Order: sequence, then C-alpha cells, then structure tokens
Amino acid sequence: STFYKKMTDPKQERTFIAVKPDGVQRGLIGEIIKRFEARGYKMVAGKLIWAPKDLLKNHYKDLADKPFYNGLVEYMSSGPVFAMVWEGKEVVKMGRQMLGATNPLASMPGTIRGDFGIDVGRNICHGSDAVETARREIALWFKEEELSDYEFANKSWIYE
Ligand code: IDP
Ligand code: MG
Repeated sequence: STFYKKMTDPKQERTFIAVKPDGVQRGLIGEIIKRFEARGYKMVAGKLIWAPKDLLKNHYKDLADKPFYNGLVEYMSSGPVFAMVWEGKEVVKMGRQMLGATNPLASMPGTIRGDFGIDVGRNICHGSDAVETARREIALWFKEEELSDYEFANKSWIYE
C-alpha cells in the first residue's frame, strides 16, 4: 500500500510527532506545528486524541520494565495529546533534533524541550527515534485513510 511504499523515497520519510498533555495544556500545539512547518516539513495527518491507556502502553512497550513506566502512562493519559505525522527529507532525525534531548535540562535552547520544558516527566512532545519506530508508531496511532497524500505547490523552493 502507499502507506508503506512512500517511505522508500527519502523525501517522503515520515515521523510520528505528538504534543503531550502538558504541551497541549500549555498552549504549545501551534508553536510546535509552526516549527515543523517553517522548516519545510509537510503535515500529512494530525488529530487531538485523549489516548486510551492500552494505546499508550503499546506505544511505550519498550520501556515497560523502567521504574517510570507507570507514571509515564499516567502522564500521557492525563489529557488529550495532539498526534501528527510529518513528512520530508530526514524528518525522523531532524524531528528528534528539533525536540531536543529527552531531559529538557539537557536540551539546547532553540529546541522545543530546551525552550519550553524543565522536567523529564513533563517534556512537552514526542518524536519517533528511528524510521522503523516511526512506521510502527504511525500505524499504531493512525488509520491509513487519516493520512493525506499531497504535494506542496512550492516544493521546488524547499528541495533542490
Ligand atoms: P524520548 O521521548 O526522548 O524518546 P525515551 O527514553 O523513549 O525518551 O522515554 C520516553 C518518555 O518517557 C520520555 O519522553 C519521558 O516523557 C519519559 N521518561 C524518560 N525517562 C524518564 C525518567 O527518568 N523519569 C520520568 N520520565 C522519563
Ligand atoms: Mg523514545
């Protein structure tokens, strides 16, 4: 299906980005969208969703043995998140750089976490850590029909 095939074109790499409940409460949805838009990346899906715990436990299943896992699931289910799929060249790696380090106090100013966060358990946003992870997370959070395939009219001003 196009859902998987498109990821093989490097300019159509996709990542899963989510504004976490603290980011939503603090009015940072627009700020985070703005940064990805301004960079030249393309949003292909976005929705406000109060995620069920099952979804969050699955999303973070690799961290199930960490001491902070239950608190993480509580935090992530404390309110709605704004879930998105962004597309563009190296968007997985660049998305992580734009978010900053996991611990906001270790994040450079200029990154989202470095500009808006302090505590690791209130770090504003999520971004997939690898292309394979992105594939899994996108499929977990979105149905194929929720993703829009379209082109920017100005794409030749973003890509050479
Ligand atoms: P990432 O979000 O930067 O990929 P991960 O190690 O995958 O970081 O951890 C997932 C999330 O779990 C973090 O974004 C953060 O919200 C939370 N977390 C990670 N480490 C800690 C911790 O030591 N205490 C509390 N929460 C943590
Ligand atoms: Mg992670």
